[in-house]
Amino acid sequence: MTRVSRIRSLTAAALLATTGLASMGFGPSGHPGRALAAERWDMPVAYPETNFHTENAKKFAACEKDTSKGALELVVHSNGSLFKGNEIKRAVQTGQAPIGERLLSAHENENPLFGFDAVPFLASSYDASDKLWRAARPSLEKLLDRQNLVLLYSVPWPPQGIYAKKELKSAADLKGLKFRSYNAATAKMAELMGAAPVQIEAAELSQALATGVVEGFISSGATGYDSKVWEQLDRWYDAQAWLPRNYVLVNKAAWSGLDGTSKKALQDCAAKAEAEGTARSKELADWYVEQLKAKGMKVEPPSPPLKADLERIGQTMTGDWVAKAGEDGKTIVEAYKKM
Ligand code: PCA
Repeated sequence: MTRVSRIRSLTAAALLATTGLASMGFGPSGHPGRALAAERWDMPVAYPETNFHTENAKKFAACEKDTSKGALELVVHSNGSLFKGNEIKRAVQTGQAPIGERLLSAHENENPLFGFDAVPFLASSYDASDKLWRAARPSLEKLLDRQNLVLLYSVPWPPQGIYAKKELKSAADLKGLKFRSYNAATAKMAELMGAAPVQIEAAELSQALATGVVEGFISSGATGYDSKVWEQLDRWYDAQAWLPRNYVLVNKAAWSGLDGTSKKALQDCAAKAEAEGTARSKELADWYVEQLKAKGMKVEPPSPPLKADLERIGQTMTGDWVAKAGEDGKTIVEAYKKM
């Protein structure tokens, strides 16, 4: 602790003692029930308050507070409220936020390696996604380390399918449609299907659907459910294209500044959050689909012609990715195929 911050916390403690607020459980931020924590980290995340990733992040935060005995407290800010989804990584890299959660493949434009989990049909089940993650993690940790970031944990979204208003007999039925994208892969897919990609954050998706800015998209049952997609769209084609991942990242300097107990607690809670979050994603995958059906949506596998189109598009995208991702990409795919 520096001299100035020691004086500051002494002053805060003295102030609380004299006003009697401390005994009422009011910390320096004025929230009831929060004891004086040695360190308090804001944790911006991109997805809604009730989304399973956000709920998992909150459990992770509770675990950290418990395990570090209050030495480090994480405060989760959902739905892009502190930093918008597409600002979170930069905020953590530059130290504006010490920790955050974001969609990994949203950074594919920065480096193709970030897109390993959005290569169509490379890994379309939870088991395969687990293996691919184990194969990719070492290369990814190195890449993040070069970017001033420490990787804590990652949890997959449920499998990706196509939302549409009308029946899709083949990809041709998506021609000219305004198709929402959330990363480079989904934009490329839209283009290859002849649709017009529009990049939109999950936090703005309901609005974009309601105003007609978006007429179709590819995503999980989770995001369809979170966005009340049944208010505008009628169908979900269970394409099982890939299971994209969210990941939790920490600013390296913030990490290095932590005491040993808080660091160890973060690592232990991260391992727990990865296991529990993944189990929850798997458990909820079917539940989301049931909810879409209960709201009157038609849920089906893609028809044979649509499937053939998606496979053809998938092959083009896989070829492009392998070429772009070079040696690192090759290492990941080879390690994955051996598992
Ligand atoms: N939901 C996020 C990313 C993948 C997913 O299933 C989204 O649509 O933005």
